[in-house]
Amino acid sequence: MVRRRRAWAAGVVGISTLLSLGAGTAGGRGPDTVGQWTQPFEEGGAGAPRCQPTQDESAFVVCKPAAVEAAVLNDGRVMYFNGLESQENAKGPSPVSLAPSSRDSQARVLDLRTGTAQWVIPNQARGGTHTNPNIKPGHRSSDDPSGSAGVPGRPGDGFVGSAWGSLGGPPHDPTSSPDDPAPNDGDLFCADLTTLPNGKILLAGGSDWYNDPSLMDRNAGDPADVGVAEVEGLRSASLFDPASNTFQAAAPMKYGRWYPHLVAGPDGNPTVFGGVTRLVRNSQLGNVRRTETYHADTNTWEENYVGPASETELPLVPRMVLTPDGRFFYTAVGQMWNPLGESVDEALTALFQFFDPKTKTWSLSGLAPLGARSGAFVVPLTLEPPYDKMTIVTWGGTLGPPPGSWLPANPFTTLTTIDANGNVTNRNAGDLKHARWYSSGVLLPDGQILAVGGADKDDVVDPGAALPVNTPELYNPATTEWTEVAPHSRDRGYHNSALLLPDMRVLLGGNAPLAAHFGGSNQDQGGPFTNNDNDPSFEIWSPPYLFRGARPTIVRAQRGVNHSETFTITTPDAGLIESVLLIRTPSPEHVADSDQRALKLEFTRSGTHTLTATAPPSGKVAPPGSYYLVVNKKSLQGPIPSVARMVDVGRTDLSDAPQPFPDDAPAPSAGSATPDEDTSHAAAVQQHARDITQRIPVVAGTLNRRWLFVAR
Ligand SMILES: [Cu+2]
Repeated sequence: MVRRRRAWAAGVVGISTLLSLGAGTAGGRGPDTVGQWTQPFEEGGAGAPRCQPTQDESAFVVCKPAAVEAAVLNDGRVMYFNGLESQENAKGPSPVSLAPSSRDSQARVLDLRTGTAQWVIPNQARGGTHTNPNIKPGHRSSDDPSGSAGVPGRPGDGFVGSAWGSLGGPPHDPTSSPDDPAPNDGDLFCADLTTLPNGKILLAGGSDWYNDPSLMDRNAGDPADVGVAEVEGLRSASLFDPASNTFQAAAPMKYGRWYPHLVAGPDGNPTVFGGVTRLVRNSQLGNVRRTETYHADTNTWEENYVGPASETELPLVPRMVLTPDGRFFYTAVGQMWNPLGESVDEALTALFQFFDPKTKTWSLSGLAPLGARSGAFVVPLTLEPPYDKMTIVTWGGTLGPPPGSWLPANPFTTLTTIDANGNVTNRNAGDLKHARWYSSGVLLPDGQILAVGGADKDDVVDPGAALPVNTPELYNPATTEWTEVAPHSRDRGYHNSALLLPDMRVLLGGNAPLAAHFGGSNQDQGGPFTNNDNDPSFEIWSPPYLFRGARPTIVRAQRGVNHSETFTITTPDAGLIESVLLIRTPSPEHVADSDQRALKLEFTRSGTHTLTATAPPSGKVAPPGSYYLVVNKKSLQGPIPSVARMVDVGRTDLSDAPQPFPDDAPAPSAGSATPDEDTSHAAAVQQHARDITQRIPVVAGTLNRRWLFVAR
């Protein structure tokens, strides 16, 4: 059945690939209108099997990691890491076997600077010392039933803990992380990541996997896994140093956070919002209610608490944006599903909310036009001088808090404008051509926005049931309409990622779905459904602006510019430059990248080869950190961007700004990717054969297959 579907799907992929690549057109429109995708490529290429058995005692298969989360480093490379690592090895239905089969996610650094992709394995391939500090040595899940049940918790851990604390009740450790033997206590999966002003990447939160209760655990040498899955939010934080390709431990947060969100503040220090301490048996009736700010200079977290007004309910991965008045704006978008942990005050998630870092308090700002949205994408339009207002574009997702979020994806686009006084106004824009849940979004240097990837429904409700949306769309802020562009080859559903490279192309990767129908190991569903295997491949899109003629070049710019600083850009194209931009380096997580922003700068032509530009006035509109400096050349078809120079905003540095990518080079490529077929299923079969030869009982595995059979 799988094989038959694959033949059919291969035919479809073949045709769309031909349209987008072979003939250079899609729907009769050329790359100057719809752009152009490279072929998929991956670590090791098609010659290296996607999954291979290991020789260690786990006897697991190890697969190439997918780019579930990623960040562009200040040297132009891309650090990324996997999610749902090792699910290929699950032996039974997900509720029993997902946690014990999970492993800490593998990380990679992708280097596209030479035009040929190269991969570096960080010094700690699985994220290093990110292990959950909540683990109690020697402790088993059954030792502390009330801790295991998560009640009553500490104030701030969730609704219950805060309510109990306000009544004067003594706090109880909300979690009871068992000292389970599996190497999955520090999984970066579901951490958020952002770039610090010093160029290091901060990662906060993540996953500790265990069964609770755990009656049998194959990791402990038992013949099968018997228990019920739990995933706990890590308190851990880490720093990734691009200079040494090394992860190092940072101070842990006070609160364990799974699916939190980090946003850089006006001083460049990130604040962490939301997340949940325990996902599955979340007896807190809600998510973490307090925020914490990381101070990079002292490696400390500051708990932002002055009283009850410092707490609120936010969904998982709450989409927050720093607005020009210096406050953090909650856009009424997140991942609105907490299995068994729907919050009692989840109505709040449909309201716009502001968090003021000065007063450390929340204020409500009215109902969002469509209420709460789950798995929508949020990005502000390019900011323009005098930077006194911001318009945020929100599209797609599903509507309503749980269980409304389990409805099909919607095509709706809303524009929300926040002015310098914090006034919020809304209007509608044109609908997406394809309703999409979990699409990524990339703000481009011409001011347009790419919506890419996703699926027609929220398939976390029933993994494997979604249909992929493989035709991306461009949003034009001048017309407020979307138009289709060239389709990509691979399904990019749950856990895709997309980001703007320093050469102004778009890197698309990821796809790391849950096992079909929670059946255990990945099992592709056949038919038209989204690929249900992790996909380690990437595709690169050259936007239409790269087909409009020669690109302008930046011959020199300074490495660091302070706020309001006037600085010189040397370019032979000075007479043709129509705009100068700073674009913050991207760091997407779970189709959210709150730090994504672009700013047009004031500039004058100060000579035939020089421009004089003025940096944005404050960290409220341009938080200190790493940015792309780009100039756009005028053309009849529209702007043509240069390749970026890497510039630090917030400090003066007169040395040369590096340019990681060459001028006007062809799209980087690296050949090939393993075919889009059910390779993890093949790996599972391989594993099954190994188990039989090793006489390991496969009770749970048999159960899994029976269960799947019934489900089908
Ligand atoms: Cu996820």
